[in-house]
Amino acid sequence: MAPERYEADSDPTDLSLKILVAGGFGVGKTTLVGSVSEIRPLRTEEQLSELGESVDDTGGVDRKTTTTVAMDFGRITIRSGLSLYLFGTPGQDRFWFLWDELSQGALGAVVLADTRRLEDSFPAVDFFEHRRIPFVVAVNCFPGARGYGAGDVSRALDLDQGTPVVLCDARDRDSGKEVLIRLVEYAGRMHTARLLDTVGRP
Ligand SMILES: Nc1nc2c(ncn2[C@@H]2O[C@H](COP(=O)(O)OP(=O)(O)OP(=O)(O)O)[C@@H](O)[C@H]2O)c(=O)[nH]1
Ligand SMILES: [Mg+2]
Repeated sequence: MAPERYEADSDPTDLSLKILVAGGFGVGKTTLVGSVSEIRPLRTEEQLSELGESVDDTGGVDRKTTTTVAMDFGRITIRSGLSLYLFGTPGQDRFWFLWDELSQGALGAVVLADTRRLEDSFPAVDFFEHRRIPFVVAVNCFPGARGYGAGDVSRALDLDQGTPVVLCDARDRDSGKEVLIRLVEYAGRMHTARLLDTVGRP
């Protein structure tokens, strides 16, 4: 499916693209959208209740008291004339039904990963691979996490060759912006290659 283009307020030639920020429970999706967004981010956080303890897997997630129950939304201008609309997914399994709706028209996705719980990233990787939505894996470097390199993560997640893996700190604006730039470059190349395959190369 072709990525959606949003009409910008000021200049009709401005380009706005939709990006998903996805990944398992508590990997830092809401944190990333909040740290890079230049508008006050929309959040849908609810308290993790005692009632939810039986279904919410909080193992390995430190001091986490809230969880996203619908989506995060933010916006960042990458450079003059190019803005990204960021949609953060909920991380818990019980909200997976929302992912299909959220991914409609996305140029690509960031799959955030935590090396302490790398296996939690498999469902997100599968989701985007099956839908052929270009994605980059961004390893959120929590303190105390084992120092995996990009190559280790790529092998552990059995990523297709060429899928970028970047290390980041989701709390840091510049770091988050770097991840988004890598994604836009990569997704742009992937969509262009597919378009050329469809219409035939000259
Ligand atoms: N130390 C450290 N803590 C982080 C980092 N990113 C997020 N956190 C913390 O980790 C917790 C999880 O962050 P969230 O941004 O809510 O995670 P999420 O992926 O949106 O979680 P769900 O929506 O519940 O799936 C919060 O307590 C953050 O303050 C990071 O890079 N380093
Ligand atoms: Mg969240």
